[in-house]
Amino acid sequence: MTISYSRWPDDFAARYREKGYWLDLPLTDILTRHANSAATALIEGDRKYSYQQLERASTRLAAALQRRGLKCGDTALVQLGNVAEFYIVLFALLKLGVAPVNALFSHQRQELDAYASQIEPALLIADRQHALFATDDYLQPLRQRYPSLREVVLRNAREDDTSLAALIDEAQGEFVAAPSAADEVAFFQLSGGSTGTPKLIPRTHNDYYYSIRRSVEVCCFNEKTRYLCALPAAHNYPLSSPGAFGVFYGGGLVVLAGDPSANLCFPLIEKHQITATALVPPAVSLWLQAIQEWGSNRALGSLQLLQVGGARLSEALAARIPAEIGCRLQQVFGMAEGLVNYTQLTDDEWHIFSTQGTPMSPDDEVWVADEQGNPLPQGETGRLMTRGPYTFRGYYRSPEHNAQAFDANGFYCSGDLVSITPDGYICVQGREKDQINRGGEKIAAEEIENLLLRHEAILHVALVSMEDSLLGEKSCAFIVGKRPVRAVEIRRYLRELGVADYKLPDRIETVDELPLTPVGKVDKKRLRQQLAASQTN
Ligand code: AMP
Ligand code: DBH
Repeated sequence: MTISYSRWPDDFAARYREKGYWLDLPLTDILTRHANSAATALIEGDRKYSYQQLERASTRLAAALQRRGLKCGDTALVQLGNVAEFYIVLFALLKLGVAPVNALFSHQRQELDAYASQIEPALLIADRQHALFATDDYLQPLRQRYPSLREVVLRNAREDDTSLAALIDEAQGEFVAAPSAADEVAFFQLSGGSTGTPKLIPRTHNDYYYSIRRSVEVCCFNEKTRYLCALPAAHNYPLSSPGAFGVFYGGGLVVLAGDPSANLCFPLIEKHQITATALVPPAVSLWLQAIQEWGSNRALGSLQLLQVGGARLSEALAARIPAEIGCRLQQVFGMAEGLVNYTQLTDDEWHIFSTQGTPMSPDDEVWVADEQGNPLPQGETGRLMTRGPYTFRGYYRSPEHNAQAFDANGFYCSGDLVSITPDGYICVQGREKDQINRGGEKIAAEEIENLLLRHEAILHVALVSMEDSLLGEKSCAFIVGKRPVRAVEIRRYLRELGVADYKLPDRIETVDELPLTPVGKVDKKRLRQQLAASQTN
């Protein structure tokens, strides 16, 4: 059984193989190539795993799941935070050929339901520590709603649960790893999205492994790399750019942090002599503030490289990083859909502070289109269009959306507005997609608008971004009500529907009507201008 997905055309696949991008190796190779190494691969709190231990733990779990009937072609819904089990589970599932969606720990019922209904999982792996799984209130109906769901495995399990820890410890019988074929779906990445339902991105072994190996090369990760993973481990950026997978590939060390706060991260950096980490811009601001308050960056002495990406980094903030943190900055402009751009470690200050880098693969095809989809002259700002050896060819089971998101030649339109310098560096100038980028956490406006429209008192609604000095953007809901509705009521309503906290509107404005464009669409540009004007008043 294989999972159907939009494949690359044969001539492209042949070229990517010929050039050595696609090696026809499974992602499990990232770990098995170090299977006998006693070097430390992973530290979480006081737990420590060598490569050998990580390899064996994931094999034991794979064997235990196989004995329970999980098999190649099945899918799994996984929700684990920044804990060692996240990687053990991911490698175990890859060894079995089971393709997971790794939901973020901040996700709630709405998000999990949306993923489950798309992949029809045979397996759920979650944590009793998450509010959703603290009781069986969500689990029980979930089992009923998804007859495909055969196994539920829980971290921090209770007596009657199938315990993740117990499965990882289960004595191993015969197990021969049988990952899915390298040009099949290895797992699903999450899209920040701009539509009503969160979209899933099928990633194959071949394309993802290439993006990891190429990232490792660009970022010079190796066995000496000591990487702090402080962003959500499931996110594409700390997983693959080069992220934890890149570190494992290179034989280095991953240290997990529960969040990117300075309070938590600075002591970990000092204790484990961290050399590299990845942040989003708001976390950088908080780190700089902490250094000022504590009057020293001494704890960060080992740090050589700070990657910043996920959202726009201002030049002013960028310039403070080498000066105040005392390490090199690398900007990362990437997307779970594929394309990743990096500034080079050897670039001059202007390129590192003021651009979002260059596409990492020589075979990334990137160009800038106008609104009609025609190429724009060099240097002009327009839509980013891309295809390449690790950029997907279609969202999972979304033919209608794919028809809009791709052009006839298979170029993906990311919804970002960019310009490209004469020497090939991309500068992100803005965004066309209907999305709010809340400090790297993406909110699809339509998803929240649709939920709000189900509220009995709401007639019309528009969710737009507003400027925020720390997060870059926050969200504001403009609401036309059938009766007066209070902000607390709206937030409580969304929370009860089971929406992740970061998607709740930061501000709510009730208005008599929404401004419309000449064609009759809600004029979000005007709403954003109104907000900006009210913020400066
Ligand atoms: P996602 O679809 O959730 O993977 O988010 C990818 C999107 O994040 C990109 O299309 C950009 O809009 C945004 N993004 C990522 N990195 C950067 C960056 N360095 N600067 C500006 N925007 C970024
Ligand atoms: O924002 C992103 O999705 C992102 C940012 C940097 C990403 O997916 C990546 C690097 O790989």
